[in-house]
Amino acid sequence: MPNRLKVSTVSVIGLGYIGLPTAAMFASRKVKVIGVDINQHAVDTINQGQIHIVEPELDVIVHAAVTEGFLRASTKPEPAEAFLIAVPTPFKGDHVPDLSYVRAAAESIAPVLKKGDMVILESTSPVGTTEQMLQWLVAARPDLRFPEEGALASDIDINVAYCPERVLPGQVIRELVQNDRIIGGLSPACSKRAADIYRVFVEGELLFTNARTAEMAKLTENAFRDVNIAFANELSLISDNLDINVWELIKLANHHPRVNILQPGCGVGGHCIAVDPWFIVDKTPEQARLIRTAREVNDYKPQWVLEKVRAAVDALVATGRDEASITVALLGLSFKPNIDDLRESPALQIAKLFAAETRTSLLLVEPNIDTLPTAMASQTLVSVEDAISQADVIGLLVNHREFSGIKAKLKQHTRVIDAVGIDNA
Ligand code: SAJ
Repeated sequence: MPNRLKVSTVSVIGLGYIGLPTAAMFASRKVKVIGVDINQHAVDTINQGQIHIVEPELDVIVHAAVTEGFLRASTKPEPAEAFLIAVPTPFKGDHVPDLSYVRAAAESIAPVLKKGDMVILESTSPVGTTEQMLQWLVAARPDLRFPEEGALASDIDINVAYCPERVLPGQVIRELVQNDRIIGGLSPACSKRAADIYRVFVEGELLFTNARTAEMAKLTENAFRDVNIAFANELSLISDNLDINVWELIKLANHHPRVNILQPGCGVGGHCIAVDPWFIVDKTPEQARLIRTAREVNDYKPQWVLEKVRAAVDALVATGRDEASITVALLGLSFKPNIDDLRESPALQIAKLFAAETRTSLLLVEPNIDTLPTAMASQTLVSVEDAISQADVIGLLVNHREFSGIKAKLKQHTRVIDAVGIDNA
């Protein structure tokens, strides 16, 4: 080993929002990293020292790592001491988890595994996935000894663990280093080896447990947030019915020393919080009643906001205005404030549904993008100032910091559907 690091070659399978920053962190600590992805464009981009995703600071780190020869990308797995799998775990129809990417990743690395290697699953996964992955590896490499009940650590050829990522998009680099990390080995020896590997760049605490608990811990964190947002969203529906300002209500309740309610919004988006709780519901449908209901409450919220926009337009039509003469502005399209990520965005969902049904002139505002996605290309993207000066009806869908300057104007406007609480901007 050329340095004091306890691993010299790492392979990261899946070079997306988690895999690429993780690969870059190892490479920045002078570990040789082979990044593997089936996307040829991603591989080519990285090998040119550039990145194909948006994440602050990542471009500089990847550029340095590639230039100095510590990071290289490939479409085919190559031998390494440790393999970290960070591939998507979406769900199929009816919220059933789709483990096909994990299976494909495990089976693709199996031929290059050798005695002494480690395989770590990082993808957010239903409980039992690491054990399932082990079975796929065992089937592909019957010549190697994998962790099993009662086996001596010295008899095991390949260590296996589950170590979830917990980073917040937009702060990935800092959180990868500073967050505490859960290490769920299939045996204590597996956990110890995984810890040696993460210590290369993790400064947070390493927390040891078994693989099943580690899998459930990741799901629990996101389900906790989903349930708490659902509570806030439900309060917004109740308050609307009772003619109470929900933002004032939450602010007051949060003065209690043991109450900390989150903020209602136009729905819960992104690739994690709206997905992961279903992995719990799928495994334990009888028990996970609150978690399922929270998902349903949050999934209903965009529909509710859309109905409010429709009702405001209908109220104007009832005064004799032709629908085609009415202008509606929707402010914010990304899945949460101050980012440019439109994927799985409830605000974008509202805009799409409204655009498909309305005869009004629709103005869309999203300060973090220059052009609308292809599916919305026929719609009009304008500045927030233009939107406010022209709109008869305004839907405030995302609390971007750019909107704080128009608070006063919004408050004067008579037809505003405020899904996020303008005073929070
Ligand atoms: N939201 C609300 N009200 C709130 C907070 C959030 O409506 O009070 C909405 C947001 O607008 C957004 C959605 O919830 O649509 C999710 O946003 P988020 O900021 O809560 O979370 P993500 O999806 O960006 O990242 C989460 C984080 N998990 C937790 O905070 C428990 C992150 O640490 C995880 O690593 C990430 O999921 C992941 O990859 O699993």
